[in-house]
Amino acid sequence: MNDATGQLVDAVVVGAGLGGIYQLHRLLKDGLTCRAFETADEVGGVWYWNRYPGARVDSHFPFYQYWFAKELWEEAEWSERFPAQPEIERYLNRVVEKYDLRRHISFSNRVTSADFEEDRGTWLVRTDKGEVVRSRFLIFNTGGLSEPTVPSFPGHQTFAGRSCHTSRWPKEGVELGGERVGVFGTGATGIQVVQTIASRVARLTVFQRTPQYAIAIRNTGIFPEDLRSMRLSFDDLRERVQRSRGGFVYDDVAPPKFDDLESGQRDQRLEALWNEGNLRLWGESFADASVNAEAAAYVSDFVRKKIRSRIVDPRVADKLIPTDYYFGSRRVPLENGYYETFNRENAELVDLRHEPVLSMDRTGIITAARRYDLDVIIYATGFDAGVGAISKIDIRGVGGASLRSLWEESVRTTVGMQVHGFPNLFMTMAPFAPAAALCNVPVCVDQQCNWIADTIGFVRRKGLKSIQPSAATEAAWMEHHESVSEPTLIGQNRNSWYRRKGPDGADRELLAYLGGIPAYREACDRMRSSDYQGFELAS
Ligand code: NA7
Repeated sequence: MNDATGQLVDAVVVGAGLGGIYQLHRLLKDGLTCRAFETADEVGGVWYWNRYPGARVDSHFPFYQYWFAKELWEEAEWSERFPAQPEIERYLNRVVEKYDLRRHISFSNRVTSADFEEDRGTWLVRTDKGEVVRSRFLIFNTGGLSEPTVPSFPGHQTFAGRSCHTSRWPKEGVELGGERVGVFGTGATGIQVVQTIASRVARLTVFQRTPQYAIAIRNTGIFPEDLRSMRLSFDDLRERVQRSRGGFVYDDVAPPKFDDLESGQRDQRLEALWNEGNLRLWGESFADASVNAEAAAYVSDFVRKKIRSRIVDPRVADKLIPTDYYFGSRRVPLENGYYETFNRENAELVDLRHEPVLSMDRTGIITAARRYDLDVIIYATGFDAGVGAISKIDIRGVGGASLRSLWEESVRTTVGMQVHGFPNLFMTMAPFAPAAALCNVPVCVDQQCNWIADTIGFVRRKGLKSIQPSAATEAAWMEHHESVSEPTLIGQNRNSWYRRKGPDGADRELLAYLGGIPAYREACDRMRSSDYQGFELAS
């Protein structure tokens, strides 16, 4: 069925990061012909792009790795409990070599448009290199946090120094030694940058919009005995992460409810979790911490005290300590010496809530209070989460409907993997799935890539032309999403990190699914085991 319009394949995979690599491998293993396209000149996705100083994963050993093959666990060599960017990038490259995937991937080749051809049930995919490929299935493994956002302050184009978003950090690095450096953004990324570069720059100015409850990371080396026990525990852990709420396994004892403990016991528990130095304090402080305001306030207070004890100047501490939202209702960053940075002579904190940026000029930033002369500006200002990378592509479904326009009005998906009106199109780490930093990504990616491959397998086995969720199925998923979000403190926080912002800065949809991995898995499994009841199957 090859024709003049382009090569015909079974599947086009967009993106060669953590998700795309496994998606491609799984589909090839299932016998499909595949092409993968990647904007970068190498594999890795976020682990290719985010090579800023201090870039490191905040999922602890051994949970941040692929779960689809025991052999990968048997061969993997990790050197740190929280591996740094180069180690994860090398790991992903090794996986690509091992399964001989590179020859299926076109690099420096960005997908720009995709049109659904209703008569054939295929997608016509175009790239910026001028390639045209016709594909039965189209899968966007473009990542939930991949399309950077950079503020455009008045006059920003006149700045004569160097500026760079953390996720577009050049391979050759940026010379920071002896420079006056400004950092915008104090999320997980900004915190890693700030604590890493403070000692090597002449002057560090951190422009903070929202203070963070960051918790201590306890990074240690990984020893041969850790690797041995990791290898022995693969089967057991794989089974248990699938039942876990966030993609980590701690112990078998469920967290107690806040009211079941006396005050002393509560503190003892929080102290123990604090000392673990991972994200457990966020996920497992008290069973009801995500819905019980009293419990959340208690944990917030605990973390505030920890932060305050590390900052010498109480006025700086006041700026650094959050007071207007609960611990855990935004993404919790891990830190290593971040707060102590502000005890340094060469570091200063600018509270943008009190002195907003008015403009930029050749030599720096002008706020409502004063000017800051800078040589380098680092933007750690985050991403157009969930929708950015997909919306950048001109995707036209049934009747030529534009996915971008649809989502501009209101984002919706079915289990975060399909959209009504866009048959045979799939996505991972997209809205309304347990993605967007609420799940240990390799665990969620594994489940999503498998569901997508199984669904494609079903369509092929049944000799169908296409599959898409019905409008009613999509509406039911969106309703379910709302109903599990509403009782939670994240759901009630109108200014939540998990909410999409409109072009006017107004808060829009809550993009992350808050029902936990087990409920999500169950919903997906039910669809599969019912032979996709509630889906429109065209033959
Ligand atoms: P985040 O968590 O989205 O953080 C972005 C930061 O940038 C955050 O502090 C923002 O403040 C700040 N920001 C955004 N726009 C501006 C402007 N215009 N001015 C000043 N400050 C601004 O992204 P990260 O890269 O840190 O983390 C992403 C994920 O990577 C993380 O969850 C981990 O999974 C790894 P705000 O809070 O919006 O007021």
